[in-house]
Amino acid sequence: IRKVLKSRDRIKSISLPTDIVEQIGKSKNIIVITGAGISTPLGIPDFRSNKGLYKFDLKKYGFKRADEMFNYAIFKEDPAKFFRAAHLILPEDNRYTILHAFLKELESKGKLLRNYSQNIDGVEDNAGISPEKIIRCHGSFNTASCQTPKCTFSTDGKKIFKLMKLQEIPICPRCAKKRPKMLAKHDFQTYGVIKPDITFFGEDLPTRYFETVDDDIEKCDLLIIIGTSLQVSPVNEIASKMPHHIPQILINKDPLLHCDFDVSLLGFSDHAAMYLAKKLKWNLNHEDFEKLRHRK
Ligand code: CNA
Repeated sequence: IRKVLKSRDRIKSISLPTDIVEQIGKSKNIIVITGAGISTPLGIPDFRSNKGLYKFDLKKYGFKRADEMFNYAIFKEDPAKFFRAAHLILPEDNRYTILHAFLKELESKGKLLRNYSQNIDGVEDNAGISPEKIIRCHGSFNTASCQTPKCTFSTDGKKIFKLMKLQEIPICPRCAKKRPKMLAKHDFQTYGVIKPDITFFGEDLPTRYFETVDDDIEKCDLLIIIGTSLQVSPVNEIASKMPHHIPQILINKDPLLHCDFDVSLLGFSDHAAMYLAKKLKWNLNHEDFEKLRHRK
């Protein structure tokens, strides 16, 4: 972990790692914004870092550029493309990182106001973080719904993982019979297609985000941003909407030059979680925590 001090003029009180520890120790309403970087240790690629999905060549799946994979207009034209590539980002069952365990510990200590997660992998659940503490800003693979207008069929997202791993399109049992006719007659490609409830570019964010964000900003006494490039709005606006006296800490592999934080801890999120937990004298519920806790 490399510490970068980039103290904003307005905050002088938080500038050293010991201050971060003290700040976490005394805060009671912490908002944590998380991104794809916290799940890369589980083998799920992020988008924009050097090994991210945006560096993959997705032409063999039918995409000219990798970001087209999550474009809703392209999905509606030909959902098969997405389902050919979806296996690349599917989470595996029950695993979570040391950082996820750290978030759970923040909750257990009564400090976590909310985790605004941009992640769609649902890994927070594996660490036991309570659903009311998480805003899944871009939805998740946890559930999946039929795309036929007025069809209300929805299912546990894990039930379609097997088909997605086989690169097949999951079809709604209620709409299956009519689908061939609709495809032939109306060129309606998403008729009966079950889509994971993840938010594509061009889709609205889940309403719960808008229901909680303003109140949470008002209550927040510390903002921690972890494993995200903060490129996607409106989540990246949370930091700029925060009142100036609220400290902001970044934990990320790469520096974010378009934003200003009180302290940036540059490095891997799991290393930062280990460092902070040790300094706070917290035990984390993760199999690797015990193994690594005595290392420097
Ligand atoms: P991003 O734009 O790819 O940024 C990820 C950031 O994480 C980069 O700045 C990296 O430097 C940093 N990073 C990577 N690995 C680590 C690590 N081990 N420790 C610390 N930092 C690390 O991803 P964002 O989350 O900012 O972008 C938002 C998109 C990504 C959302 O719409 C998500 O749905 C989407 N996404 C989610 C997942 C997932 O759920 N796991 C995977 C890929 C993409």
